[in-house]
Amino acid sequence: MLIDFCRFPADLAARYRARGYWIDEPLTRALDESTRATPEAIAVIDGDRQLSYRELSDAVANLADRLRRDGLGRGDTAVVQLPNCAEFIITFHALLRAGIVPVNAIYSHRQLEMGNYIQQLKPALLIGDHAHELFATGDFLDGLTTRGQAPRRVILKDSPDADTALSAWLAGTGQARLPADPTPPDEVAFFQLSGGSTGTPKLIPRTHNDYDYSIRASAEICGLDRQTRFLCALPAAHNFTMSSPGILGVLHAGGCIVMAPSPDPAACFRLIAEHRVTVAALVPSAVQLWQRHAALAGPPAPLRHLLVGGASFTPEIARAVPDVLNCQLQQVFGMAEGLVNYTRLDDDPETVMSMQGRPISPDDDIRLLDETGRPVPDGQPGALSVRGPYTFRGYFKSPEHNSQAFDKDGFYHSGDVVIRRPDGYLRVVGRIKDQINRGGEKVAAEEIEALLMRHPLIRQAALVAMPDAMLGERSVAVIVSNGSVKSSTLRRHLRDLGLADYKLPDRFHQTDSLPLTHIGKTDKRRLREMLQAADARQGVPA
Ligand code: OOB
Repeated sequence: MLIDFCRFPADLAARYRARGYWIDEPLTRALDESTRATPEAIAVIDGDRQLSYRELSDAVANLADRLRRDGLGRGDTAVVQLPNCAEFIITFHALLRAGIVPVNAIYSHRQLEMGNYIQQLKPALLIGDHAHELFATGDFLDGLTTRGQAPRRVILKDSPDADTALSAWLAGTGQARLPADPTPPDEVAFFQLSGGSTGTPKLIPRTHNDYDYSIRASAEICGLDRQTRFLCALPAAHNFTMSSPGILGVLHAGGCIVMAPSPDPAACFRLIAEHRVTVAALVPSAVQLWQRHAALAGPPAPLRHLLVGGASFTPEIARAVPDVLNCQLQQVFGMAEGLVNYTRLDDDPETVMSMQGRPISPDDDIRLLDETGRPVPDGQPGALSVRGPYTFRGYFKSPEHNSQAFDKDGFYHSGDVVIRRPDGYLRVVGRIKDQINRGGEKVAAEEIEALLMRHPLIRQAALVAMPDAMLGERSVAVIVSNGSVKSSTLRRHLRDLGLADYKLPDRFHQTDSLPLTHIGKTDKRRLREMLQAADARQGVPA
């Protein structure tokens, strides 16, 4: 009863073991080891609550036991949607301990995204938050029941009903604890979410072995230790926040995680001061908000170290980090599919400000290719493809898409255009995937275009990225319609379909026809140029 997924080939798996990357431990190893080493150290701070490693591990074992006595375990999957809170960490580890394979949805996801994960995984378990619009009324769950998709068990944080309340499930059974029963180390531990460039979001199987390696290596590269106090301000479910070095890296190092509901600077600066936070991780758009706030309020003391990644980060804004935020910058260029690059703590300042880092592992095998698939020399832009000890081998149940996304040697095409320096450092200079990177949140153009086309008046739709001073990019939906359609109508149309708010186009632009490439696809480069020209004519600032 194991989950079917694209495995690493045996020769590479043997190499990764021989080189000590894969150590055949469950992904709960980091928490288990730190609990043994320093049981009374504080592991998580969430509002007024502080959990020691012992308390955190007890809550994990309690929940895992309750789930297993409820008949859940190996072979089952779960869809989880929780905000940044201690329960996120407890639930994740409890599911791993019970051998249940979760996907952690982003908290801003709505019916469409959640419905999609449920459709793909057919989970036995759904864990959500009663305060989320999806679970505040019974409509979403009723809809699942009507469609025959209702998970066998639903548990909700802060549910008023004792049967479904997560707090009750965390209380323990009073019976002797069952031993841990995680899935085997080279099987799927959990699913990560792809930023996506296709119509439906894809799930990324991550094994215990591959993910645990990325965590151990990341914690070391980022210099985490027991004194680390990490601010978790980006969505906890994101790969950056979970593992680069993130929540799991901090647990591995025996440090402390301070939960923040969002990257809002005023609230974060308060938490940093109150809990003596030393390390934080942000996307570039949030760095700008922090810099503005710091210009008025002073730097976020005692923060020493800031990781920045997820979207393109200009050297100008990067250069202001040490002065304005009074901390050391470390750049991160990663992806939920695997590969993560970091600048190193002892790199020269120019490298840290202008490069997005070099790979974690000497066995991260990177090829940069031109349009014809031939390797480009160092210093020239090329499309990134990668194979390595923690880069996945295929999206869940997506053979057709996988045949495009991977080459015959198993290298994954990330869709990023990068320049490599002779010393292996990478700079991200562009993108060939059809995606908008809106302040680190990824929007697949194809998904939004297909949803827009479901409106009866829309004949054609194209979503393109336009530059934005704050977000880096914002999305513009260019539409060809039968008669004029108001932006508000289209926005409502997308919301009614259950789309997450961050995926709503920032702007709509109506036109008579879309420019086409010679093979008849929408020419998005031309479209962007046309939008820029139209904006310039109307005096709209870029
Ligand atoms: C991280 O993961 P995802 O899966 O949300 O997005 C991956 C994509 C990359 O392929 C690239 O297009 C973009 O996000 N990206 C960057 C970047 N870091 C990610 N583009 C430019 N500069 C950067 N520093 O975003 C992610 C996962 C782990 C760690 C950090 C980020």
